Amino acid sequence: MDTRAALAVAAGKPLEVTTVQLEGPRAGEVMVEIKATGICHTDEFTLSGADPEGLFPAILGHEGAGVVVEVGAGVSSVKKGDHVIPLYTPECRQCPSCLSRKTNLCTAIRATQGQGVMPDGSSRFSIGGKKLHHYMGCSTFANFTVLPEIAVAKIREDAPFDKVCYVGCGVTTGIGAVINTAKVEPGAKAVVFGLGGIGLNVIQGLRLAGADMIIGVDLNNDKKPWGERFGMTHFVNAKDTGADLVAHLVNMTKTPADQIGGADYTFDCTGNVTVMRQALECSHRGWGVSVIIGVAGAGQEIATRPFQLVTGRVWKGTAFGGARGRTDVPKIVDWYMDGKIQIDPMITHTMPLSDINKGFELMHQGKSIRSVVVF
Ligand code: NAD
Ligand code: 022
Ligand code: ZN
Repeated sequence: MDTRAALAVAAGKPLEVTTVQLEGPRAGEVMVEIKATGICHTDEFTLSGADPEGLFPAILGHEGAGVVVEVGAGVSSVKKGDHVIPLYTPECRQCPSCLSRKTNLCTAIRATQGQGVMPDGSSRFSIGGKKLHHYMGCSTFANFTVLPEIAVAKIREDAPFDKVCYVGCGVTTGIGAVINTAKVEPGAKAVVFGLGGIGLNVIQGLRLAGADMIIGVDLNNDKKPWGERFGMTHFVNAKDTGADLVAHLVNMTKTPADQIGGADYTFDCTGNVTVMRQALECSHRGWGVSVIIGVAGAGQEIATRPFQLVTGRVWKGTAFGGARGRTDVPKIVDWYMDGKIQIDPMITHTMPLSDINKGFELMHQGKSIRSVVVF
């Protein structure tokens, strides 16, 4: 069949909105009509050519929501008409990683997903007979896409697609980092570096977890009201403190009873390796946990003195907020529908597919928190 899509023709070129061909689902696969998709940094990272693993031509996009329109042979967990969110981290519930209960990084289809093809090694997308690559196992910048059954989360039918698409990446990553990875407890003190689409979700995750002190750090004062809206209690502009940022943050967390100071939990939501070090070093001696969420550029390295770890600080990282997609994503959608978390104010722009390049431009200029394409 034909479907409208934004095609990434080559690195550094704008997306081309065009008609592509899509084959139906094979065994263990489902076809989904994408109703809405967010635009996230990784799409831009790949499109720019900075991603060494980026493949072209490809259909990008990994933050979608839609409806199952057809299922392949043997599919049993979803049926035609079900509302779903595609998962770039699938959940097979059978591989050693899923069975370990220690990680969300399912390995069932990992190799083929990275190669931009379906688990059987072939692509469902083509244009004029020429094969196109899938992207992060999702390819949500197309009105219809084909996904492995293990890479869709079934969600409730009253959830609005143009909002819950954001659960497909940003919301789950931020909230999951707090709940699954850091396991923040009530009364905790936390520092969040970078108040963008991920950092704001970390902040609302911290509020949900009952944190007492939520310090937001950014270079842009415009982010202060944004942070406050989701539960930030203190704001620090890193430009004002300069080299004293870590000492300043440690001081803020000191109490008469605790003159050591430092945050119980810190989160990097910038992807900047210097910030990652600051985040570790402003966490509390003896027990501070620092979680890296930001994805750094290719070849970047992190550094600290081993003393920082020897004295009990813990450096962690998280992918998709440690969430097991098919299990956890429907719950996060429920939290949104029950008013426990907010999504609507973070979606600052919506546009039709024909304007998708404007969404990339807004993200590039730092003018949006999230742009959503509505089909
Ligand atoms: P964003 O651009 O919306 O937000 C980044 C924020 O960081 C901005 O507000 C910017 O002003 C601020 N910032 C930049 N440099 C800073 C500095 N030196 N100190 C303090 N603040 C600084 O980006 P986003 O959508 O929130 O994504 C953040 C990161 O998370 C990206 O690297 C993205 O790739 C990554 N991410 C990771 C996962 C995962 O599973 N690990 C999932 C989604 C996104
Ligand atoms: C999503 N991300 C950033 C912005 N939006 C993002 C990028 C990469 C990962 C997670 C989220 C990530 C962390 C660890 C891995 N990935 C490796 C997982 C593994 O090896 O099992 C990652 C993922 C998917 C892909 C590449 C890297 C891909 O499909 N190409 C989850
Ligand atoms: Zn993303």
